[in-house]
Amino acid sequence: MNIETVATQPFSDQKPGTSGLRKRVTVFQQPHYLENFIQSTFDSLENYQGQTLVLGGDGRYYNRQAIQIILKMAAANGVGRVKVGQSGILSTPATSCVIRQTGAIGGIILSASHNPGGPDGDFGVKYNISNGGPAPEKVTEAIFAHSKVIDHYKIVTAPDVDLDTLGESRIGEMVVEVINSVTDYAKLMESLFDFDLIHQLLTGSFRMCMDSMHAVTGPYAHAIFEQRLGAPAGTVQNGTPLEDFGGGHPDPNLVYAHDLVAILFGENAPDFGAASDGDGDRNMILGRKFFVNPSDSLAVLAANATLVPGYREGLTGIARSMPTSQAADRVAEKLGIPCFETPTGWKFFGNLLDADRVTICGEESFGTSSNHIREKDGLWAVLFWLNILAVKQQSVEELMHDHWQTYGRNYYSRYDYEGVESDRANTLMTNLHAQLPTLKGRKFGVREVEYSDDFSYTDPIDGSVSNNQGVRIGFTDGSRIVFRLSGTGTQGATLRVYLEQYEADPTKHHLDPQEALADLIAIAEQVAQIRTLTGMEKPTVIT
Ligand code: VG1
Ligand code: CO
Repeated sequence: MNIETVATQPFSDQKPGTSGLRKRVTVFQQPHYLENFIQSTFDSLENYQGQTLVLGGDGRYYNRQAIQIILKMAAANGVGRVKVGQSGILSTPATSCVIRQTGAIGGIILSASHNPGGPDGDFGVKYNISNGGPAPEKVTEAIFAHSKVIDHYKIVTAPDVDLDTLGESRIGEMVVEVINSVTDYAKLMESLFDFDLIHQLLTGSFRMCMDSMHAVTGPYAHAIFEQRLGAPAGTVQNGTPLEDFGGGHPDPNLVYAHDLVAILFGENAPDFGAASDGDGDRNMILGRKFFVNPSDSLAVLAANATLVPGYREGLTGIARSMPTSQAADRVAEKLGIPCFETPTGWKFFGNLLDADRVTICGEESFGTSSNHIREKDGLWAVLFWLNILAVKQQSVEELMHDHWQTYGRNYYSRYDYEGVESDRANTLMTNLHAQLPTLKGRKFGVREVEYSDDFSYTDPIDGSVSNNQGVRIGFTDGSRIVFRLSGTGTQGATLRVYLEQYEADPTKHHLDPQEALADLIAIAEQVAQIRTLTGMEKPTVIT
């Protein structure tokens, strides 16, 4: 085996964010850039020599080139075997599934998730540990530390591996095993859900539409919904992964999944619509002319979990990220189980899941999943919804209204201001921090501030502390405003403003959230001076 040791110099910007290292493709294409990060990742691991690693990505531009480089570096660094998804395709949840099922030491996922792709788009690299979940901060900090002092990396000189043919080949001593991207994941789904019942639903009068947004879930959705569950051909749209996602933004929200929204809010709309993101870990659920807020979706799945075979025994607990609405807390309370509040990012759920303190987790950003893997899981959420609807024989809207009737409604909205100049966004957050000590007791109309802080989290399992996870302003009536800067963007800053208000009265459950939250929105503007400081009249995305 011809191992080359290549001299290199550190890049100063290889600090992983909320979910891996994300940069423009052109940044990753600089000589040594990807190599430095991969070597830093290996350098931060112990005892990986001879072990198995899982590798794949969402099929975006630069996926294949990056896989070839990583395979040759893995061989040079002594990895024993790499399981790589056919044609380089593995969704984030499928990667987590394969890591767990094969007892791999970890995995590398090539994706910038919901960020656009193509030569001028974004690329990303994420390292997952042996439980199948995103590396915790301890690991990402170690990778970053190595990236700041790296002076060489190791790579094998070898021809490229055929990624399209299933089976094994070798680079030096290392085995490269090209695996079917879908099989293991589809089996896992079949073990959790009542496929016969969902089959009946999808072959009857119920109509669904699944939008894979030209991203990674296409092959999974075709195999599961159309081939296995009998949904008519054409149920899955935009089902072929494209390197540039067809020029779109593979983010399943009301703005970027507009094609699906138009269908579900149009004439003769189907009963159910769903979309997923670039790497397949997010989901958006729609009913006929009805949008399900992701925070509500988490609460509904938790409340109805025992209707689904994989969760028949009940849940040990629920976890949600801090900005996610407290709808799930009300379900947990009723079920008599704990509800944990973690910082934003799936990596914070890993310890709770490993310790079996929680069964289901979710984030307001269209992410839900359970202890079946250690990532959020888009198609899992879709199947969960279908299983519940098949049992209850209700429409999405009826189910949601029943839920609010029982638990009350947490009106919720998120405002994203994308592409804000970093200096302006930092000023806004600094100003907010400066006000934190003075807000308590202050009145805004009928509302009075009960607390204001910057969220800190102490992991209940390993005691690690994560500070500065978002500014919270809570009012005495239970409503909240949260401000955070995104940790996944690649250009300037993205400000996220999260608004929440609880309504117990069923006669007031039919409002448009924007109406119900109007005065909170005005308070957010008053406190943070968003328009002036961002220079933007309105958010780029409202959820
Ligand atoms: C966003 C979401 C967060 C999610 C993260 C990764 O992070 O808010 O909830 O876990 O994306 O999702 P941020 O820092 O931009 O707010 V994905 O689908 O990009 O892996
Ligand atoms: Co994603």
